[in-house]
Amino acid sequence: MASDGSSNFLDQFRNDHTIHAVDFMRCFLHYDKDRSGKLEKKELRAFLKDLLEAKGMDGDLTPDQYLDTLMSEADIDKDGKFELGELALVLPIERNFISKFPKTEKRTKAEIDEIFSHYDVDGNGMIGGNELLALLRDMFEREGQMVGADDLMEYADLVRELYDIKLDGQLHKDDIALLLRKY
Ligand SMILES: [Ca+2]
Ligand SMILES: [Ca+2]
Ligand SMILES: [Ca+2]
Repeated sequence: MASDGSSNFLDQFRNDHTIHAVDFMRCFLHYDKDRSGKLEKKELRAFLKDLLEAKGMDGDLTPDQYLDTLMSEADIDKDGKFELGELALVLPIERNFISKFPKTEKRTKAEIDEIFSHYDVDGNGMIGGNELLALLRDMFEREGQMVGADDLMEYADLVRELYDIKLDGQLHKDDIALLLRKY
């Protein structure tokens, strides 16, 4: 995998019909260079350049015209920046994985196993970093709440304080079972 900065970040998803929720978080944070929780103009330009290259598009419009089109389609609150929910309109993010499970007071072990393994993309038996952000994002989205990346990060810190019993910054399956218990 090239990591010299000159490669196209989006190339890794070129053949994906849908982007995994964890990869989607990784995408957002890749372009949110200043960690403001939003993609501002300069960051959007870098995203757009990669997007057009990855799609094999070029030529017809100037980069600024593409940017205008992108904004008119997806900048819902018209603030000239992209929030997480707005980027989700542009990239083919997978269907919310959690939404396929009914709401319940008590999740079965099988359900927790299935949810856990979906978000534990690196398979290390723990959910941390972007995996946790993606899980939380999907939990909020299922409740109809579009949470920004900055709020998600704060919330992830809170969840770690409450549920990270082993205090290693990662949530183990027991922790996730607690988190999902009343959800
Ligand atoms: Ca930013
Ligand atoms: Ca916006
Ligand atoms: Ca993991």
